[in-house]
Amino acid sequence: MSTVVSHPELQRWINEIFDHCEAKEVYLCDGSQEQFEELAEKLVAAGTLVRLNEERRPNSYWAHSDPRDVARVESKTYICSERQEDAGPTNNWRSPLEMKATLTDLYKGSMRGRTMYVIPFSMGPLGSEFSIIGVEITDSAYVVLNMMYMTEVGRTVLERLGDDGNFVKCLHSVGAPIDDEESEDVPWPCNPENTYIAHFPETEEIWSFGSGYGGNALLGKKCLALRIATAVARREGWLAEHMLILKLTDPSGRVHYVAGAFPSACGKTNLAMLVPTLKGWKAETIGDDIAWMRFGSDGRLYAVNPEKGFFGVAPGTSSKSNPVAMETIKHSTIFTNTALTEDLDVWWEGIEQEPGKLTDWQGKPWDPSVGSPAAHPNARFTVPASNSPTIAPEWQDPNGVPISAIMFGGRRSSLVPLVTESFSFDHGVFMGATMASETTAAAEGKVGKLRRDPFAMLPFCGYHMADYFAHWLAMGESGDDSKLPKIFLVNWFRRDADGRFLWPGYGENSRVLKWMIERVEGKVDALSTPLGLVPKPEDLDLEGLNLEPERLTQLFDVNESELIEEVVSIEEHFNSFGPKLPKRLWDHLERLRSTIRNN
Ligand code: GTP
Ligand code: SPV
Ligand code: MN
Repeated sequence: MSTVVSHPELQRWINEIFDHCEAKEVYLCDGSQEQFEELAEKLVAAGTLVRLNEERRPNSYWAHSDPRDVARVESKTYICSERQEDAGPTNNWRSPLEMKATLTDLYKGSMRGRTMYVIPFSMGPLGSEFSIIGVEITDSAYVVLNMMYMTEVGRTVLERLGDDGNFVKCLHSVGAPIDDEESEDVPWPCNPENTYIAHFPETEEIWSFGSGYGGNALLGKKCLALRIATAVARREGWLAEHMLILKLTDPSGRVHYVAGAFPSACGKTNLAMLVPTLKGWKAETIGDDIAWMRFGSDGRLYAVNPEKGFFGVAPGTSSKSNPVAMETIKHSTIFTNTALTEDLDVWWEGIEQEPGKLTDWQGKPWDPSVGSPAAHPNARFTVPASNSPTIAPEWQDPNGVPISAIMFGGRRSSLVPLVTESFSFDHGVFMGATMASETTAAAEGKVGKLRRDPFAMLPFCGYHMADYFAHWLAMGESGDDSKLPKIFLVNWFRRDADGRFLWPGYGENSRVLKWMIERVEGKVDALSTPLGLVPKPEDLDLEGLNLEPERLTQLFDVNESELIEEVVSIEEHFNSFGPKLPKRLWDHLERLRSTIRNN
């Protein structure tokens, strides 16, 4: 095989994979528009993509996946640290040796008949102290196009890497060789029986096999920027988090940046693109899924968004719920598993337009009488962040933006109030460590089941979760108390007895954000409750909302028997981590328990 790059170790690895996977040819991705178009055309010819109506949705494509390959597969995701105890009880584990043996067999000849794409990419602005370079080798052109929207790809990255720079090796194969030259390829090749998403945190490698879906295949995202990055961040003293980053400007022009961790499909993209209903407030996006944070020389915590695009949930997105997203995806967008209209545009449940006759996400004819959803609940759009009308001008600042407040939130139909401020940074870590949320369609498995999802990182922490809690506590300790972000627990998803959401959410969440900022600025007091500090009724700006006082009460009501159940459930959760669980977190649980006893 000819030389394609000047970096000797990268070239050696390319040769090794090319020989072992028996690919047909090598294709180096340079990040150019020409290559994007060439590959998009190839995918249209293969039936993987449908080009959308140029007038209604310029430069955009629709894909629908194999019905067995629609979400992240947590049951097949592994952290392969040398020692099992380093992966901890929340991760699947195999020894690196064993996993590599299994996968080496599977990769043997797995790219036969296919092109092997080499994608040099950067997570984080090139040249920033924050960034990490990766190279993904994949046999999927669909992955290449998505990576081009989600990350910085190509020549600029290779230049930065030089001839001896470090990079994370990210290997991906859909695991579907084409053995017979004559036979036609399927539109969405994958290998669900043999899917593995394996991470080797010590050697900083990712081996992914069998799936073409986002989080399993776009290896810069969850695999590198979270699972590998958490392990690196722990060693180096920073944080890699499943968080949105939002810029808020108050009516007097004062700017605050806030970050927020919510589990998959629990509102990060929506909050990151919020249109405040409060007069005079402005919101702009820095990032919608991942935040890398470290202390700056001024002692404040700075965050960058390591991504360059959004891979967002389509269903439920409308010009009412998220007008900014609707504007962002007007052109140059890849849609996966939405429905397709007769005039080649996209449709999903919750969009405002009437459906009419459609092709559903499985490629079958659909009309409302069919009964099942036309779009898969985890249908997604992939779009460059630069498409967004409200992306903040500083969104790629290599130094990041200083964070004033951090939110933790999940789907809790009961118990957890609309907003609670932590008593201290430590107590905020307790809030993060005990977060729970009802499961969504973003991962395989049942939807709507309550599970503990600490820091919204349950599927994404690359090491022992109790060590991760300790790392958060240590970060708090190393910071200057007066400069640490304030921490808040929020819940947009509380329901009334009839199952309706108590809080209108979306743009109205700006009312909660305003209170948080006023707390950060020391402008208002708060009321102390067993769970934390809550707004005094007069401090939550509800003007023009028409929220019945009864509903407001319910939004903050903490039922004692539910609280007792919660304490018991947190105790179980903590026990599952064994002796590694930091004592300070147990102390917070005991304090909470004592408030019940004292009543
Ligand atoms: P990932 O991309 O999977 O990490 O998810 P995300 O956290 O970015 O989720 P997203 O913003 O796409 O939210 C998905 C779901 O949450 C959709 O069904 C939204 O309609 C719903 N949602 C978002 N914000 C709110 C809110 O404030 N209130 C209510 N009730 N639902 C919301
Ligand atoms: C999530 O599931 O949290 C996502 C989508 O953001 S994926 O990239 O598939 O992980
Ligand atoms: Mn996510």
